[in-house]
Amino acid sequence: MVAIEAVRGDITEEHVDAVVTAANESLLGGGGVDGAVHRAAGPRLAQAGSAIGPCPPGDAMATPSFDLDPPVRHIVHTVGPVWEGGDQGEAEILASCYRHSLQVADELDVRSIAFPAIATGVHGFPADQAARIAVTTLRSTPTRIEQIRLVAFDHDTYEILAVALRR
Ligand code: AR6
Repeated sequence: MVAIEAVRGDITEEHVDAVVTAANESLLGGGGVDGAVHRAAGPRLAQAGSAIGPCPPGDAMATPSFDLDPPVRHIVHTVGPVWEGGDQGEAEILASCYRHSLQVADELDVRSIAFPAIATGVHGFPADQAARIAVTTLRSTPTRIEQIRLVAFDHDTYEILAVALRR
C-alpha cells in the first residue's frame, strides 16, 4: 500500500523520483511553486513544456527534470482549478489533478513522488478542503507508487495536511 506523509519544505529539494508542479496551462512556467521548479530545472523545462502543452485544468503531463538533482527524474505538470466560490467544479478538477498526476507517474515507473498543495496559492482554493481532496483522492487511486510526500511550504499548510492525513 502507498505510504502518504506530509512534510514541510521546498519541493525542489525533495529526494523523490518525480516532482509535481502546480502549473498554468501554457506549461511555460509561472510564479509560486511552478516558478521555483522552473528555476531549479533550468530553461530547458519551459522548452519541453511548450512542446507538449497546453495542458487543460485537471490534466497532467510529464517532462524530464533537467537540472534538478537526482534522484529526481521527472516533473509532472498539472493545472489546478482557479477557485471561483466552489460551484464551478473546482473540487472535481482538483481531484482530477491528483489522479492524473499519479497515472502519468505510474506510466513512468515512478516509485516516489512529491506533491505541492495544488491550487491553494495563486488559484485561491481553500487549503483545508484542498487537503481533504488530496488525501482522499491519493488514497483511492490505484497506483504502483510506494511513497507520496505532500510538501507544505508553510507551517499552516503543513498542519492542515497533517490533520487531513489523520482522518
Ligand atoms: N515548494 C513547495 N511548495 C511551494 C513552493 C515550493 N518551492 N513555493 C510555493 N509553494 P501556487 P496554484 C506552495 O501559487 O495556487 C503559478 O503562477 C504555496 O505556498 O504555486 O496552483 C502557476 O504558473 C502553496 O501552498 O500554485 C499558475 O499560474 C502551493 O505551493 C498558478 O501559479 C500552491 O501555490 C498556480 O496556482
